[in-house]
Amino acid sequence: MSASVGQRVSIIGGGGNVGAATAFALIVKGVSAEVLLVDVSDKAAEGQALDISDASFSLPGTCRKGSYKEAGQSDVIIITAGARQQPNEPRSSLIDRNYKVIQSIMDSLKPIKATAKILVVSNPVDVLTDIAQKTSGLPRHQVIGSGTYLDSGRLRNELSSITGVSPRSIHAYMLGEHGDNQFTGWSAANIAGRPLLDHSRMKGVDLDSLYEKIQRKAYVIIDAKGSTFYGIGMCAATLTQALLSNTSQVFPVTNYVEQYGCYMSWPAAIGYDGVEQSLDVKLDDEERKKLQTAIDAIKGACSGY
Ligand code: 6V0
Repeated sequence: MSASVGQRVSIIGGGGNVGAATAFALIVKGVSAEVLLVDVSDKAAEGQALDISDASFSLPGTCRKGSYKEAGQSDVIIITAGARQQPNEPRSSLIDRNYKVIQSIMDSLKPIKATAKILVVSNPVDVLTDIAQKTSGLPRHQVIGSGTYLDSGRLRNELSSITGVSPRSIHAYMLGEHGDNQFTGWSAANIAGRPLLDHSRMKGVDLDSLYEKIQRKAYVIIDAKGSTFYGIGMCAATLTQALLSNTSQVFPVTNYVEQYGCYMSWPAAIGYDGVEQSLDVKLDDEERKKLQTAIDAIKGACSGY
């Protein structure tokens, strides 16, 4: 049965793990939208859509297989298509394969609805978001990527178990690049406005080991079960919800930051128009150097395409 709901979200790559986890999260969160799954494997999209529709009967959203033509006219278009990392493979090595995937998807989606927002999840997400914006023809503020939202969630979970404060009340971000050049924005991290590193339970914590644990988490999951999808699926669904509403909530997403002249993982307020504003983040000299390394890596990768 098709939905009588007003908003439409399409997931390109919806036959895969991340696409299906995102669709499932959208349905379970109660987002009142028609979710369409599109995939180069029609059978995979059909199977995932049928399975997810079994979960939707008591909820406001619906899910079905869709076409590129329908997807191009959606309110939010999520891109989860493409190759994924193999054990111990860095995200950056996916670029050559996924560049072509993004290009062909954008061609297939055209004409794209003028008010559509594109949310890129495929890796390397910061570089692919730049490519998606250029090939879609949409304005920069309407094309974002999932950035370091997942990594920041991992950070907040770890900090929660140390401090005993809910991750929802911890303001801390992984910044720069969703990849090996990301860094922790300790200077801006706080709980209730007090610097996070001043919290009594943070004394003696080895920050390098903590960073390493967060950084390695995706590799540990991939080594154990082949791929990661529940966490990123929930992140993509939460960002989609924000793009369908006008809450202006701040997330560390891939967005074009004028000050640095590139797409990068950086806090931005997002809403129905896409990126409403990129935020200024307090950094110390060391963090500024790490930011520059991340920016150089992203700009270097983008210049090859
Ligand atoms: P998967 O389960 O192999 O799914 C990929 C899907 O894409 C498959 O169903 C393919 O058939 C489909 N596909 C490939 N080419 C095309 C095309 N041209 N058009 C339409 N569909 C196509 O991979 P998985 O879902 O695990 O990962 C998908 C992407 O998400 C990868 O690039 C991952 O690296 C990336 N991730 C990004 C994360 C993030 O934090 N940004 C986190 C996890 C995974």
